[in-house]
Amino acid sequence: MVGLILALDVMDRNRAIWLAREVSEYVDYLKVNYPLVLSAGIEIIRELSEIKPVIADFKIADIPYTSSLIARKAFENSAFAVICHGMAGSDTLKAVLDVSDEFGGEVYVVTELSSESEFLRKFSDEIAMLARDIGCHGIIAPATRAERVAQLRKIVGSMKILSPGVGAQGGSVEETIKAGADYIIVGRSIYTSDEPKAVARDIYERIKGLEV
Ligand code: O7M
Repeated sequence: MVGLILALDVMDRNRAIWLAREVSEYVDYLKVNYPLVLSAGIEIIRELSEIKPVIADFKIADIPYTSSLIARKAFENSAFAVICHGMAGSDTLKAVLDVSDEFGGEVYVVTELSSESEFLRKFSDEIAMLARDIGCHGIIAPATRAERVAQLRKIVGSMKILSPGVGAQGGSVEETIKAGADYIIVGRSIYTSDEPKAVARDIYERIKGLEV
């Protein structure tokens, strides 16, 4: 299964809802990050969940207790999954996993960022091993470096790989899927377009065309 995730980094509730509806037939999940939640409130997760399952991208990276509170807030508002920074370590990931289990949710772990990420890159293989060994559901791997997606795929086996960095950040849909990503995360290429639906359809068709 390969698919598309819309990164809804817009600052306006109505625009977010409109965009989600507009592209819903081409996306598997909606990813909500701080720009939207800080603008529209946490309830936006619940509202968007009625359109498609929502991944709460809070990049949780705190001590276990605080991290579990953040995760709980996301799941209580109907999030399907939360994203955690693997650099926070095993105790934090376990605390977030425990909360996700209560809700039947999923946890995805950032290995290294699609940007420079010069510090995380030194440990991203180890972060992926940790995410795998403690039972997280997926990892985030950079579409800006397809060779890293391929290497991380070898480490995580059949876990989900979600890859941001296509389009605005220069990554390629085709190279990222061929390297082993399951889902491509796309934001600006879709939501800044005059025709978000057409762009989403195009990316969706390219992804599906590569499905093995
Ligand atoms: O397509 P863009 O560049 O407009 O948006 C990419 C989205 O993916 C945006 O929401 C970023 O916060 C997110 N992202 C990255 O761009 N790079 C990363 O390494 C990790 C993420 C991410 O989603 O982490 C969970």
